[in-house]
Amino acid sequence: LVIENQLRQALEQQAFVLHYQPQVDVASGEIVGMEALLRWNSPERGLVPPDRFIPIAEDSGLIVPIGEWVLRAACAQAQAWRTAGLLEAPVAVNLSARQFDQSKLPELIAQVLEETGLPARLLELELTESLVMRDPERSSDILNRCKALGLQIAVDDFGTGYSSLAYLRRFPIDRLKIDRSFIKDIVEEPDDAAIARTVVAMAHSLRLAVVAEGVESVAQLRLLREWQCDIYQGFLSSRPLPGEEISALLAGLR
Ligand code: G
Ligand code: G
Ligand code: MN
Ligand code: NA
Repeated sequence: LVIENQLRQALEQQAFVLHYQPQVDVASGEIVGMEALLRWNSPERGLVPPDRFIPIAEDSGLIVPIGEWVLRAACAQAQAWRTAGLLEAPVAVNLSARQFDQSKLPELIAQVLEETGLPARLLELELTESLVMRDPERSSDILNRCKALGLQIAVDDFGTGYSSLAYLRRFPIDRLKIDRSFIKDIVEEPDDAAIARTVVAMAHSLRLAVVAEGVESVAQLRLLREWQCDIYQGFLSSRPLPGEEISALLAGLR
C-alpha cells in the first residue's frame, strides 16, 4: 500500500522516466528501432526498475494511467527525434494486460498519434505471448483494431509462454522477439542454438521479422547473422539509456 501511494504520487509529480534501447539491423548495423523501457525515479528508492513496481501498478490498476503516460512520452520522443532528423524508426512500447483489456485502447492510441504527430507506422506495440493467448478471440479483435491504425505489433518474450507460432500467426503480428533466456547460451549450448535457429526459420516462413533480445557478445551476433535473424537488441549495442543520451548517440552517428 505504501508503494501504491508512492506510485500514485509519482504519476502526479511526473517522476517516471523512459529509457530507450536501440534495436539494430543484424546485417547492416543500422539502428532500426527503439524500445521504450519505464523507470521510476523515486526520491526514497532511487531509479527503480520496472519489474519492482509494474506488478504493483498492475494489481492496483495504476498501470492504466501510467501506461497512457508511457505511450504519450514515447510517441512524443519518437516524433522529436524524427523532426530533428535524428531517427526515422519505430518506437516500441510495452503494453500490460490491464491496458490491453481497455476496450478504448485503439481510440487512445489514435488520439496520442494525432496529438504528437507521430505517423502510426513509427509506433510498435509489444505484447507478451501469454497476454495475447489469454483470450485469443478478444485479443484478435483488439489487435485488428490497433493494426488498422497502421502501427506495428510485436510479440515479446517469445518462447516463455505456451503457444505455438502457428497459432500466434492468426493475429496480425509483424515481429517476434525471442526472449533473452533463449539467446543467452547460444554460443555454448548446441541445443539452445538449435532452438533459436529454428524459431528464426519458422518465423521467417510465416513472414514475421525476428528480434533477438539480450545480445551481449560478438559471438552471439555472428550466429544470429548466420541464421539471418533480422534485428538484435542488447548490451552489445547499448544498454537502455535516457532520451537525451540516445539523442547524443544518434547525433554522433549522423
Ligand atoms: O528494462 P528492464 O529490463 O528492467 O524491464 C523489465 C521488464 O519490464 C521488461 O520485461 C519490460 O517488458 C517491462 N517493461 C518495461 N517498460 C514497461 C512499460 O512501460 N510498461 C509495461 N507494461 N512493462 C514495461
Ligand atoms: O520487454 P523486455 O522484457 O524484453 O525488456 C528488456 C529488458 O532486458 C530490459 O529491462 C533491459 O534492461 C534488459 N536487457 C536489455 N539488454 C540486455 C542484455 O543484453 N543483457 C541482459 N542481461 N539484459 C538486457
Ligand atoms: Mn519488451
Ligand atoms: Na522481452
